[in-house]
Amino acid sequence: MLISFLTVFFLVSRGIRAMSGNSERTFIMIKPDGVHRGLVGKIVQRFEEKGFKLVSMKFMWASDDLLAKHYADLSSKPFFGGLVKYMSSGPIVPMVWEGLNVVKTGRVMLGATNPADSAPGTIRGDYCVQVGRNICHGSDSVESAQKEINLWFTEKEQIGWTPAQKEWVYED
Ligand code: IDP
Ligand code: MG
Repeated sequence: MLISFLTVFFLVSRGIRAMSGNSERTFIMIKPDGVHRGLVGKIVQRFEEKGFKLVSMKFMWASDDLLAKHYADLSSKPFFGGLVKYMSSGPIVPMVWEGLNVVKTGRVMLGATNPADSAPGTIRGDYCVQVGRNICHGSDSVESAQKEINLWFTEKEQIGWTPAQKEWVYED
């Protein structure tokens, strides 16, 4: 009884911690075109240089099943079949990044969904042209970030560590 109470408390407190303040987390993924075009380093570099903390990262080839789960909200869209085909056409780099407002700021760093509308200086604004080849993914809310992180990474794969630069990025 006590053990199950402590387990629930631990999981809930981890969930809350993962969703708030300096410990907010987002799911960022470099798509097959980003990998083929040799942009992995550049995209990772932007998040590192901003001051966000890398929590998880994999290099993998995703199954149609996993991608269909990831994009379940878009399953009724006419481009869904093409989207899954594109995303399963080559290896990808899923990641978890952590930091203050990282979900919203991550989306700003990525740029608008359609690269034609992405401002210069954003990842999509600088490196791609068409919506169906927009090289990267970023969670659109704290809730979807939590869902996506749990879909792509186990608890064990989410690494707890304190970057040496922490005091130089945050006031507290
Ligand atoms: P987001 O990636 O900026 O969150 P969503 O609307 O969630 O944008 O769409 C997911 C992905 O589906 C986009 O990043 C893009 O790869 C693809 N997509 C969205 N709209 C279209 C479209 O009109 N044609 C082809 N692919 C699209
Ligand atoms: Mg989206």
